[in-house]
Amino acid sequence: MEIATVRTAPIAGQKPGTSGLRKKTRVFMETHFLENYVQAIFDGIGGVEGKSLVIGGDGRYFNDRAAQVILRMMAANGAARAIVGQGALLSTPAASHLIRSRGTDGGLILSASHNPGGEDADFGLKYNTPNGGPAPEGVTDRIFEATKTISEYRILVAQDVDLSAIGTTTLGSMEVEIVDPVTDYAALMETLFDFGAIRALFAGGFRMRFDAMHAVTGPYAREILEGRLGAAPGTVVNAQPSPDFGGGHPDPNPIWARDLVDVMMPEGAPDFGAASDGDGDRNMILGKGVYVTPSDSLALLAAHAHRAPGYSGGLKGVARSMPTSGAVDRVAAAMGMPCYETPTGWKFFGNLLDDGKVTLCGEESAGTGSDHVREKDGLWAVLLWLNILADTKTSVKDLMEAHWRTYGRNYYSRHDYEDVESEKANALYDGLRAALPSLPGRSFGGLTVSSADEFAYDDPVDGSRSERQGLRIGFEDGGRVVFRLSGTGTVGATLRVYLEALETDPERMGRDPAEALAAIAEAADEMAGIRRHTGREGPDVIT
Ligand code: G16
Repeated sequence: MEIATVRTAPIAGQKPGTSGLRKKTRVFMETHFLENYVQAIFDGIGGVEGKSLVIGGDGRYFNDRAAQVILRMMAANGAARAIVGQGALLSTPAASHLIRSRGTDGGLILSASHNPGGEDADFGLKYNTPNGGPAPEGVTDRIFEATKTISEYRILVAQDVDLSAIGTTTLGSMEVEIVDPVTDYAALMETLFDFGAIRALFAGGFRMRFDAMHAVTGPYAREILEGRLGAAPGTVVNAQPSPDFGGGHPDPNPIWARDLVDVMMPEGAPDFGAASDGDGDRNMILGKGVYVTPSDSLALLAAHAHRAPGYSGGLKGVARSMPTSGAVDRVAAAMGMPCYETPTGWKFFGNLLDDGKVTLCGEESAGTGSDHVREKDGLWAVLLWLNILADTKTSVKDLMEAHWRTYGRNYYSRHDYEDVESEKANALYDGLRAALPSLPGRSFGGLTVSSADEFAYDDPVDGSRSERQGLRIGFEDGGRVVFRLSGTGTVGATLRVYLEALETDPERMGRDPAEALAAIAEAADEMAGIRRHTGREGPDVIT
């Protein structure tokens, strides 16, 4: 088969963000855009000759076409083997597991995660390293450098590979193994959780609703929850992945998964509700009449993980991203285990997990995971919750209330200002950064600032330093506000404002979070001039 060497030139804007390269789908479809980036990945990792890679994505628009291009480019670049999810589908955690279990040289995941899909929406591509995790900054820097000097790419002139049937075929001299996307992942889950106990829970009449949001987790949730655990048929809704996620926004939070919240709040609601995102790595947890914030979920899971067989020996330590609330820190302190604070981005957990420093990690952005893979894992979090509910025979609401009484409650909320003009967002952010040294001792909205800094992270394993990772301001009463600009958006800038207030008085733990955080929200606006800079009266999304 003929290998074409195609002349090309660098394309601006191919810098990977928080999690790979995310752009408008139409941008990815422009001439040479995808091919340049794929070749830059190959060049950035020292070539793929003789190597094997896992390939799969969340099924969004262009997933199938992009997978075929990647396979032809792998073959032309001398790769030995591609392991591809049937139909080019793989959830992000399932891809991470395959990379690890099959010992490949990494993988390419086609996804823009929770961003909407479709020709006019978003697409993304990221490289995961042989440990199964997102490439760390050292690697993405090399990939970005390669995008700036590229002059040609190699691609096989060939027909599409039929990815619809499981089995092994060839493309040029490369082997292509097409695997069932669910089987290996489901088997891994069976090793971690007490499926018998969860089955008994469902057999006893426990009712659940899982919203797959028309995204990749549908087939996984159907097989595991309804198939292997005996949840009632229809427990998993919106289970069929579609290229535009049913026209929705596959982000499992109270705004975009409103339907699920509406089902879970009234009398007579199911006992447990959950949702996951486009590529299956995020999760949302609800009980009858209660929404559990991702930060609280991480803390609860850390406190109870030992109830699941995979974690019965206890946890080595925990980690959370900096903007995530300190709820898990309080559990770690009480249980005498280390707790690490990392920048936003799952890639920062990789070294801690590989080095055996932590077992569990999580982020405020609805991501929770453990050392079973090197990605956050939506369904895994749901199964750990189910295992805990089966073991404690307690409701979600009672579990959370007991948790707060034991450890205190970290009221928490994130305010997002989306699609802000970049100059305005930068003016706000840079202005606040410049003011940081002058903030301690000053009062805003009646709250006095006790600390103010820009977060930087020194990786305790490889010594690498990551600077400029968010502005954090602490108040004398234990509250905190963090400002960050998102690294996953595709248009303009998204300003994220993370609000947190600690409550240790049991009498005041049942408040409305918006009320408990009102003073901090006011202080945040006053110190950063959010309304003044953005011209917005309030956030677009509150989670
Ligand atoms: C990605 C990263 C997460 C991060 C999130 C939000 O999640 O993997 O670590 O917390 O983006 O990042 P940002 O605040 O920069 O938008 P996902 O689910 O999109 O892959």
